[in-house]
Amino acid sequence: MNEEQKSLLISSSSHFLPPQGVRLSYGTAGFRADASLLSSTVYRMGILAALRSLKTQAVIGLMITASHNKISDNGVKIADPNGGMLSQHWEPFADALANAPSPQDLVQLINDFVKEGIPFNGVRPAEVILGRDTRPSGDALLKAAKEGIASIVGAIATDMGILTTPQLHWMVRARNMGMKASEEDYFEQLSSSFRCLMDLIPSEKSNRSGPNDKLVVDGANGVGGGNLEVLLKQLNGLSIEIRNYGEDGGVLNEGVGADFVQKEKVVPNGFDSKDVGIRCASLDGDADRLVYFSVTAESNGKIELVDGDKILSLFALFIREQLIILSEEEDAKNSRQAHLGVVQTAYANGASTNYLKQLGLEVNFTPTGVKYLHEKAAEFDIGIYFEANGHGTILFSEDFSGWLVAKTKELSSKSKGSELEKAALRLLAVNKLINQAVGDALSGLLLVEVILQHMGWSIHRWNELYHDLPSRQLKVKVADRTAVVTANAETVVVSPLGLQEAINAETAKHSQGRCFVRPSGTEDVVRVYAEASTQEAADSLANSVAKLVDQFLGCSS
Ligand code: 16G
Ligand code: MG
Repeated sequence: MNEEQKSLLISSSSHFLPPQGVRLSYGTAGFRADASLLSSTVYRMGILAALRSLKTQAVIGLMITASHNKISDNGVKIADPNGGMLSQHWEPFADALANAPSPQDLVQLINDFVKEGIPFNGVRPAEVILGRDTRPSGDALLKAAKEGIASIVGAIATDMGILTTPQLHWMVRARNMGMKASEEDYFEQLSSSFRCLMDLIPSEKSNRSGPNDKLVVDGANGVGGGNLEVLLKQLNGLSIEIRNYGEDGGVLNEGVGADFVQKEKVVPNGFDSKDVGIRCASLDGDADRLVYFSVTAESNGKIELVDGDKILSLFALFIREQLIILSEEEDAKNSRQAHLGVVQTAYANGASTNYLKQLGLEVNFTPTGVKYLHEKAAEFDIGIYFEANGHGTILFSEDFSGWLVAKTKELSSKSKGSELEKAALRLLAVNKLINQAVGDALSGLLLVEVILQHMGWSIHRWNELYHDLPSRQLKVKVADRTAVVTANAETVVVSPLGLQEAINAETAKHSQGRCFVRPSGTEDVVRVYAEASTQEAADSLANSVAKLVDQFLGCSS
């Protein structure tokens, strides 16, 4: 690092001193905290993004969002060149950068880090594209990020404005693949692949139109509602009503959104008994999560939740159906046995895992957090991953995508209009529709809608695929959540000693009991998940285990 660079960093960073007495860490999905604490962190992540761009000689993304957190929070996360999460190798550097106490310490840290091979005079300058969600604090934080980027000599920052998190990830991936990467291009890719899938629906199965066929979407008062509306203008054949845009006085994520609906299992604001039976969906604040639900006839706002596990099951069924058609190709020489895998976390309802296994699918488990699921899903020709909370997508390997393109070309001359060709075209369209960088509520929603039409299914028929086991989630405030260390995709506690045995003893008391605890990656709590054959049993198991956690770790003051 030359003197010009050092002095630029010293002078620029002196405007962004870290908050006193707060230690921030790059958690499951970047930094998140009260927005008033974040300007120095976001500034420093601007620096990190520029350095990462120099290191990879590719475009990097920086997104300002705190997803489903309350409106006064904000956060920042980095998208790597492939559109995925920042490489885990860089997380310790992100932590150290965020917490360096003075400009001098910051420069020292960067100087030591860049010695490990960051090409300051590389072929191309650093380039970072930025996006933010609709939070009021976003604008000032975006400026801080730009200052951070500008403190690396020659770095270019491109502000893409207010976006969903998945849009930014998509753009980073597209830019680095040399593809068109504007917001219009994103909408065009989604709408054209959606139309293609609609055109391939077998006519006898289509349940299109009819008054009960409208979808009502809860936009969480975030960025997703408006964007979905833009998308809808480019689509025909979809009747969607959007509520909770955020423009009618509603507060971001307050009593609305996918996180609220999935955890509380009640209707979001703006929905009531008038909506009984209608197919409804909920996005989270930055539109990377999606759940469906329908309002039940009971008067207390109860819903039937159709969560990420059921979305995964629907996608798996559809993909599997197309693969079966392809594998039945007469000319067996040209057929290719695609390796399809699904990835879940311990939060997946046990009934969903059983269902997927009964379909003959390979089910894998990883710890919570998109970065783990995504990495695992990328090992397959087609890897489908979902968290129960509604974050997930379908990944197609490069090799399999290439094979699909060649196959569709071959079939279009050899057997145009055949079921075989249609199956290949459907898979290709899914590959284009579903975000390959990260889970995306908008592309996920379009895929759910077209698959339901393809199957001729109502939300109720879909929900009947299997019956969720009753479950309960609780959180326990503890003095130090890092005292809980887990293994086997968070299903076993290895520390503190004795806690797992105590959990096992409680779990054994309940029929179909399953229970695990894990430290949250986004909040200062330990989470408890319990499942059992009745709701009372799941509640009782969760409560007993929460008490155990409290006993083993001690309550915080
Ligand atoms: C973040 C993660 C999500 C995970 C959740 C768990 C991403 C993009 N998001 O929202 O995948 O389910 O954290 O939160 O990775 P917890 O650790 O507080 O339970
Ligand atoms: Mg989110």
